[in-house]
Amino acid sequence: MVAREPGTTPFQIDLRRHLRENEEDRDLTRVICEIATASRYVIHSIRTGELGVAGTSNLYGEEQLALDVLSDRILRKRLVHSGVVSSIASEESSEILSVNLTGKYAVVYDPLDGSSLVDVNLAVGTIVGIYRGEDILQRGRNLVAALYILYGPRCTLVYSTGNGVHEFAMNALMEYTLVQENIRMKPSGTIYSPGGQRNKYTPGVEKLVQALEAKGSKLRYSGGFVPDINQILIKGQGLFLYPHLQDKPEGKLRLLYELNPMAFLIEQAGGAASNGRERILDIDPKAIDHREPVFIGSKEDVAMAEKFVQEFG
Ligand code: AFP
Repeated sequence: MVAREPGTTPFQIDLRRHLRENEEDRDLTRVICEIATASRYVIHSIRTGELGVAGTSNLYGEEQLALDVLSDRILRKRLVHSGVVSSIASEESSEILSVNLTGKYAVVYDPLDGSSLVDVNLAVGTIVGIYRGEDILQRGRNLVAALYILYGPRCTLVYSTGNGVHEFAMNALMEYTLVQENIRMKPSGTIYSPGGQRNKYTPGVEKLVQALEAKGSKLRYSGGFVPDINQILIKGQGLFLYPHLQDKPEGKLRLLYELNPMAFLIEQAGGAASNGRERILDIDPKAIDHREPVFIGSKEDVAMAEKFVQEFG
């Protein structure tokens, strides 16, 4: 850790300097900074771009919006430009892209999660996971870094390389400067974020929600994974769940692009992430479209979720 001059204020610390102070690998720093650069183009597109349909669909049969495709293209271009990326897997593509066999890092990302919320002016985000080597189907516990960018009233970037979780905000020059570092989560929360249709909840999940309400937790749900997780992380407490449903035992969210990066960040902040039976980061990805139920946030709230799911299904 490089010592800071006395009196340095957070806003004087930009993303690249923070990574350098933490003596992060130069190539990893390059990947993270390229993603930060990509976000400048993405946010410009969100604020000014075409919101229409791209006329194509992704691996999940979901209609791709112009912004989905554009954001995917922007990220891919910057990652290829970095020169240190071996392979890329994007939620918007059904193929793993082999970029550079000598590249040090494999990158998985959801370029614009929640994109269907842009036309109603709700917050959306980019989610990224970074592995050493070229293998994309690695367990989340092998991540060397994870980050997300939240395009909301402010544009913020949250990252961890395994040395704590740190938040940055984009300034008028579109640079990311430090807001807070080493974010920590409380063991129990007072908010919960329940995805999926309530009438399709299993008995265990229904009992979990009743127990959360009974302890005074308030419902906070936007329909965007990134803002919903960001709220729990930055407030330092709460539980997000997109559970197994009666008609969808695997839930909805994707292990590679959504769950593993967020589980890495939340665990780095002292929280937990489970599919109701095992730690998200320990799950072996079966394919790039692997989905899992998720209970993620304050440790005691996740433990309560696991108790109800294992006892009542
Ligand atoms: P889209 O990317 O298709 O808008 O879906 C967003 C998302 O994958 C994730 O961001 C949300 O947590 C979840 O779906 C919301 O799903 P429901 O609309 O079923 O609540």
